[in-house]
Amino acid sequence: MKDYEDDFSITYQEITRQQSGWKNALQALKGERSKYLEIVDQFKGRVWVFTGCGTSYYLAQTASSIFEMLTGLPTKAVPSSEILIFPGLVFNSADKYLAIPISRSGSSTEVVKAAEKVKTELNIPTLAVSCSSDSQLIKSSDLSLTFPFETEESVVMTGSFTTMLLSIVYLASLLLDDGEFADKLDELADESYRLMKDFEPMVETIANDENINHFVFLGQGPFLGLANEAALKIQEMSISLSQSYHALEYRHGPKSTASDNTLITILFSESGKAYEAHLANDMKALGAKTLVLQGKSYSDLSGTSHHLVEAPTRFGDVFNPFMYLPLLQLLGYYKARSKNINPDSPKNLSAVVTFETQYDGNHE
Ligand code: F1P
Repeated sequence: MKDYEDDFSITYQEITRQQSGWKNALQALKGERSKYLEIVDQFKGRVWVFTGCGTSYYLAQTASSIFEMLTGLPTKAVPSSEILIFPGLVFNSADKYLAIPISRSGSSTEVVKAAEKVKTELNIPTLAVSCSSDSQLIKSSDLSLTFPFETEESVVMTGSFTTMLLSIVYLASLLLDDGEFADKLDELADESYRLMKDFEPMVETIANDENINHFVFLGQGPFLGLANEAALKIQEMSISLSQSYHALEYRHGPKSTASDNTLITILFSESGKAYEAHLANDMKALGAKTLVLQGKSYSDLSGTSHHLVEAPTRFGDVFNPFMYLPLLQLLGYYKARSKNINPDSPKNLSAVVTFETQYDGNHE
């Protein structure tokens, strides 16, 4: 059995250290509890618009679902490019908004320009979330949600996704006043790390299956953003074909491309487990390989899924994204290794995407 600890890939180290980073971030956020309580109190009568680019957009999708599930406040998630190009489709004149631009670097062109636009042209307050507390985005925003974070060297975002998500879940928890919820928040890091270590060998075995070269990720509610992110991780790290959909949408056409080279991963929700168990059964009948991630007691899937990850039941739809994602990141990492691709420097990608917004027609 390979001794994982000796893996020098920065991406591997950033994936496997993320849970300890959550503990530091949570402690710092608790230290500023009154500041953040004031923010949620001040803006709880507004529509919270989460926005970002790439991984940070999929984080915005997951965060808006979880924030609305926890607080009951209206939210939406949009790519920052939509705010730049079709702001009227994001903001109407009737509602009052708070914009939450999310960015690991705080420098991606679209999110920085979108934050400026909503603040200066649309007069909408901005609460920026970033791992870079001295970034342009943080400096140009009205408010910020920042925390200590060990800078990620890898081009691909891993721990930054989960730690920024954790900070937004913490913000929502301030409107709950629920001791049991606060306990789960404290237990999350150790439980997620344990699950990651327990199922890492299985994930590596799946990744080493040379027959699998097509990846499909399926999820509903907060798990759609996670499915989108898992598909991006497989693309970015292993340069493999991957897609993501609302779970039950997969039957309505996309399943036509499934084959015995396909791994269909279903991110089970507590809310949709009956539908998702049925879907897992149908997908196996297609001849595809299936990987299910679920809460322990959700459904008896023995024989229904080729591979099964079972997270502690008590965490549910709000916390299971933190249980599932590190393993999905490792799937991308090990697929890259199995294809002798260096996951630390993905093809055609840079850690920060910036570009000139004024196009003068001159081609290099
Ligand atoms: C967003 C992002 C990443 C992607 C790559 C380029 O960055 O698109 O999602 O993996 O690193 O940048 P950020 O705005 O969150 O810094």
